[in-house]
Amino acid sequence: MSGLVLVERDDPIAVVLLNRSKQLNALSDDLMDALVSSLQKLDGDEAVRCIVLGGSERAFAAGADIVELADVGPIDLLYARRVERWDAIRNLWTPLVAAVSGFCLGGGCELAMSCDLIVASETARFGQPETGLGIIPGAGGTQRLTRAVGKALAMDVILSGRTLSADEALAAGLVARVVAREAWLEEAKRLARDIAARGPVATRLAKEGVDRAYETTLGLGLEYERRALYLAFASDDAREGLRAFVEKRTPEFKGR
Ligand code: CO8
Repeated sequence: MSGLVLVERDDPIAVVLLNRSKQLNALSDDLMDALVSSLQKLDGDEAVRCIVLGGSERAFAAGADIVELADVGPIDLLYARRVERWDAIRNLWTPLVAAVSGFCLGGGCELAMSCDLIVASETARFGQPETGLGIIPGAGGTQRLTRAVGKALAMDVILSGRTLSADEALAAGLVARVVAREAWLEEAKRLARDIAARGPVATRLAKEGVDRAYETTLGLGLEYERRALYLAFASDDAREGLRAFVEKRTPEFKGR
């Protein structure tokens, strides 16, 4: 690895930490490349059932690297397919928990929102300050923030540059849990272990189902859910999970 991301395996979970702390984990091209390739590698490994993505205590990430952006032109961005690279995160199949402490701004907030759920330290600050730089949130901010918190608050955050505290983000539906300052990573790992202990096939199907809710009509979403349910029933894990309950024992899921 380049050192820009740190990967720690503790099967069945893995922890990936952004490691450019002097620049508050500003998402340079090299950092994004290292991140995407680390995540894709873990995603291809069946032994990894949940991934935690974090930064440092001071910053999850303070956005795209402004020094790099200052010299880049639109055609450079287009040819390099810089924003398209982010789709790789959305396409991961392994559940991804963002562990957010401190600044979570611009592309950093968009990265956290690309994860399946966010655990936030009480120190977290969420914001989309791009219009103050003369650009706009371009890696999903206008879409994902609006879907998460609704139009009124999304407009406020994106147009005025206001940041949201962890508690505001919790109340608005942007984050799943708020935890004490010192527990930001441990609590995210604990949650990841809870996720990883459940049926792996079912977990992935359920994650896809929730994602569908944002992309389709209710009718098509319900149809998807029904088919996914039947598929879950076809798994060995479903037999194991249901029998284990009846036999009053802990299930041993194999991910099959
Ligand atoms: N890019 C590059 N360097 C950064 C960034 C950044 N986004 N954020 C902080 N840094 C650097 C600072 O320049 C400083 O470096 P140095 O020590 O060499 O001067 C170091 O990190 C520490 O930062 P500060 O001294 O500024 O720390 P403060 O505690 O005073 O302030 C803030 C912290 C408030 C977070 C402040 O650093 C800040 O405002 N940062 C910029 C936040 C921002 O505007 N983010 C949005 C960036 S644009 C974006 O994300 C667009 C995404 C679109 C998709 C991209 C597709 C390619």
